Amino acid sequence: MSMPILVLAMTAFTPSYHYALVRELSPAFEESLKINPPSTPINLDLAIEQHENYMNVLKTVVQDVILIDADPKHPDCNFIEDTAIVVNNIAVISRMGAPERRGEELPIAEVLKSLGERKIIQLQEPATMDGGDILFTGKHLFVGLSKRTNKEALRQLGEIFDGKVSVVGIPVTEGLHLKSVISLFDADTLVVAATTAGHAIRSSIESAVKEYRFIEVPDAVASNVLRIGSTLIVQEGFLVSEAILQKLCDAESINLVKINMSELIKADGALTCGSLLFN
Ligand code: CIR
Repeated sequence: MSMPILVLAMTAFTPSYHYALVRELSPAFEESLKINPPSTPINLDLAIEQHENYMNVLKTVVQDVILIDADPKHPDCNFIEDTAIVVNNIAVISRMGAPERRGEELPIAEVLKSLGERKIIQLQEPATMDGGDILFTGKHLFVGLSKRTNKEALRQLGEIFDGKVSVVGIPVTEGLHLKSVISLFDADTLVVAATTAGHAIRSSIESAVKEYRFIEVPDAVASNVLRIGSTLIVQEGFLVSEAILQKLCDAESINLVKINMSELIKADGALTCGSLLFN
């Protein structure tokens, strides 16, 4: 009699997604929150064009791109990443760090409820969290402790993912979010800005866990990349960073796609912030 063979399949995390939720640009986008006033004002027509281009690129790499109407009362509503995180079939709805943005999450929670079986958990006051502070690598959920995301959010996330994912707090002392200076290339590789803020975050991660490879790029804006399947979407216009990312992609047969987001950057937008990606 033959013995049954037990095959234990370890499925490595691959950053590929079935769904992308995106949200139209608000007609009030020029009133969006900004850390610093931009040197030239936002060109709204160009911002709409760039945002549409971003959504069109997403359609080439994600099966279901779901467009949610803009909210004229919320100038920042296109930055949908901040409203929720979806990790391993659990959706956590943000209580956003900027009071002006609270309410953006409501229609997103409704759409998440309508899309299949998934646990939906609302973070509770006094927690505040923006999705831009959450970096999920498959093994770790890094939580940036920033002006927008607080220790109570870290505590609640620790409870929600207890026994499922390792939740690690990372201080963010400069800039808007954790992912303003670091993002995912693959389950073992993070792209990080070669800036004071980037180096501080890199050493916090390295002192907590040892297993990541870091690829440094000189431009903070360019450190926020969007990896989806075998495509890496990067910001156009940061030549040295782009060359580093191109080399990385070439070594791994990843297709690099550049997009120009100049007008979204003026509102502190990055590439990850324009979509909520999940399976
Ligand atoms: C804000 O200050 O909330 C927006 N103007 C920018 C949010 C960008 N979000 C992100 O990178 N996750």
